[in-house]
Amino acid sequence: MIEPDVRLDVEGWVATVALNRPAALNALTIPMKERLLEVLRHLAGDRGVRAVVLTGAGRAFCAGQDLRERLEPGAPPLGQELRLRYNPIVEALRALPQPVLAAVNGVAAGAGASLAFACDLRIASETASFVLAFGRIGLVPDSGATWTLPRLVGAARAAEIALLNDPVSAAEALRIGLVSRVVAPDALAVEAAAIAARLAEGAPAAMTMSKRLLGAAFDRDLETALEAEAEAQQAAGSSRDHAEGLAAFTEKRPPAFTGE
Ligand code: T3D
Repeated sequence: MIEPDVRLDVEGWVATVALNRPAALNALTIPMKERLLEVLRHLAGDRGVRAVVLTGAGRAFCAGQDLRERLEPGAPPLGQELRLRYNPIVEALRALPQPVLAAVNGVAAGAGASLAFACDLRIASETASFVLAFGRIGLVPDSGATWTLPRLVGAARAAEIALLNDPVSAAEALRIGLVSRVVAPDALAVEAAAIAARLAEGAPAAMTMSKRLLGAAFDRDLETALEAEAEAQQAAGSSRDHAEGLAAFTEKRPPAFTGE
């Protein structure tokens, strides 16, 4: 059986999407990007999935664009490739209603780093690293990195990472807030599954609204953010899940949220 270059495994409420070309450090080809976009669009409509983990097979998370494919005759112009495939992938990732956790198992380079930056949460293996790499081959950071990275680590650090192109180790990524946890390599999958399971236990609609509010935080003034919270809270407060949360509190039991 041929292994798909993007694997989708669903267990309970958690979907794991694994980039799966380990021999090329999961570098992204056109078919792989098309499959990734298809998987993300599928997950967006799957109400049985409440949390998503994005990871890589083998020793890397993702080495970005497959540079061998780029050297092939007839490779599409870069701007076109971004508009046609990379940008829709990043938009689909950001638009997912479920929280998305990047479990960064190894090097995340170029657009591979951008994919990790686009997720809601990031945890890393001690062996992981982030390298923008674009500048090393005379390109600019893309796939949203110029937008996500300053929001994650601030303008000064983002400029260093993007313009010097030095690898950021997992320990440094933790120190500067690029990831929220670093664990031993053989503990990463278990840690990711545990975090994803906790995310999946949350009330789905409140989870979606929370991630949208956080995602919009740097583009709003306080007044707009307060009003957006009020609107979201009105909706969350009218849900059955809120009633269930209150009932569970008074009955001293864990809530069983249904997404209603
Ligand atoms: O469409 C467009 O082009 C526009 C969009 C651009 C988005 C981008 O992502 S541009 C940036 C592309 N990525 C890179 O420039 C990173 C290139 N790779 C590296 O710098 C290094 O491989 C790493 C730092 C990621 C890892 O280094 P290391 O020493 O751990 O591994 P390695 O030996 O370099 O690589 C192992 C294998 O993976 C090797 O294959 P081989 O020789 O054993 O057959 C290597 O060629 C392959 N590989 C790694 N990265 C890529 C790749 N093959 C194709 N494309 C890659 N990006």
